[in-house]
Amino acid sequence: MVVIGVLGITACTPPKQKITYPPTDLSRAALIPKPLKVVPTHSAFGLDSKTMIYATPTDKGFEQVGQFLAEKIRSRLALDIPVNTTPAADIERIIYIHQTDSLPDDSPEAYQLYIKNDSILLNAKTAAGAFRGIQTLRQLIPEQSNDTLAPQPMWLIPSGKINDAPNFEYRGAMLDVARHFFTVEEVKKYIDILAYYKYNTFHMHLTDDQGWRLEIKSWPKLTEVGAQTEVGGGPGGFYTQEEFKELVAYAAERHMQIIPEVDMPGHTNAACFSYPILNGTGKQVKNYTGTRVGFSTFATRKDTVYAFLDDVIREITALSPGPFFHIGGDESHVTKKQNYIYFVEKVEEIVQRHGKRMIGWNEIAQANIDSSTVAQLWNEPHNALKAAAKGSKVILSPAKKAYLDMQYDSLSKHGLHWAAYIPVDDAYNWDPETYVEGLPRKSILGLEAPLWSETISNSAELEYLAFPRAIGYAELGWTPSEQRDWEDYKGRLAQQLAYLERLNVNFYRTKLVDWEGQ
Ligand code: TNX
Repeated sequence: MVVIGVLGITACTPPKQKITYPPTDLSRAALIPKPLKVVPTHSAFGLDSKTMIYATPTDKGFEQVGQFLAEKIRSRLALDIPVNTTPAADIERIIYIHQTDSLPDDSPEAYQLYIKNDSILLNAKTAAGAFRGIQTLRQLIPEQSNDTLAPQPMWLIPSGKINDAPNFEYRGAMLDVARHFFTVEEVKKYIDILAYYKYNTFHMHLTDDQGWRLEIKSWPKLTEVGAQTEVGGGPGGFYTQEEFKELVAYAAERHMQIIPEVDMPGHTNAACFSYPILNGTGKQVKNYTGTRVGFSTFATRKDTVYAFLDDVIREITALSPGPFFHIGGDESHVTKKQNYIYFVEKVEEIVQRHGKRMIGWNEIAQANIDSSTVAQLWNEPHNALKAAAKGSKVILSPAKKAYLDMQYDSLSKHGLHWAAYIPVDDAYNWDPETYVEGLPRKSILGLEAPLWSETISNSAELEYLAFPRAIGYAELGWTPSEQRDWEDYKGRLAQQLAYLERLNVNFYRTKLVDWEGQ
């Protein structure tokens, strides 16, 4: 039994009081995304050295989720919590991560948390659901241990019940590693933060005019030649297949899929520079380090191009276990319309032959795409509607609302503004379900926030554009619109400060949020 002593409210009041409510009130916890249902019971679970984790041992995935939680507790609180070991004599409290098929929500990512004085029960159908629940738990652990009567440090987790499930099954973020290259470590850091906010998809824009970033063993010049450039003339770079697998595994540990994108038939200058036979413009190919778009194309009527793509898609799909392969398909301004359509249909066949579902930017809806193919809306609502009419699902990434590379305002240090300036409140205050008039809810697979990298080349710059907006998109993807409210959200966002600082995230300190007064 945890005996709560002083409730953590500091005796000598700092200039601005930080905690204005008891840390035992679960309904006031700064959870993002906001869970579906929270019922507080106004007591607390005391996380301390006498706690153990027990995860359904018959499901390896559940045990791994338990290990993940233990590792995060170890690195953050310096507490060593055993997982699935025979309880030591002094164990007093348990976190039970439990597989069960009986949950009120159908989603595989649904979970329930019952937090009591001496136990936390996390129910989930799948390890993915358990993982999402673990993120909620991590967000409930206070920054500081509380002042209790216990002899050892104790972190009080407010008690109560949480019932939660995502609104959309697809909640993604995209990183363009082609315009500027990002190292494996930089990508991992981004993935780790996204996982904390319950993203389940990381889309990698692996190729573009300025660089080809993934080793393809059957076409080695793609990286020997095509990876050595980036915007502004920097050194570029690429992932070996081993490194890419490492990223896939790192994401999988966080129950996130990686979606690889090879952008084509436009945006292919780096590939055509590596192998001029692929080029369909009839002009000599030079390498490209600028930021213009729409000047390159594959030769869509050449068999060699499809033989090449069969190799590329075979090698990449062998590295990525997820169900999707993204073919880009945007801004192919120098590809004739009938050739573009012919190309998309041929490539869809190749993707399907390799056992994957195709995704493409909204332009692909001009072709006769299969209903299993997914269209990603970025600029043309009419093409999203066209795709939906063909039975396809749509991912919403409207540039005016969801592009992480848009500047916050005219003073933003990085970013572009061709679609809009997107301040943090505008990024949050829209509804993906009604954004495209006439698009049925059942056609919406989910939401994705793309981060194009013309103006950024390292983690600090990436984080400046991504955060805090990506945290808001996490809530737009998870929490139904009736439960979203900017005023309430911005208070919870302010309380992400400690986490963001602990991870050394170079987020943009928008004045719309009272970071210090939280
Ligand atoms: C449009 S969005 C593009 C990208 C650019 C981006 C910059 C899309 C499918 N194509 O090639 O990087 O704008 O915001």
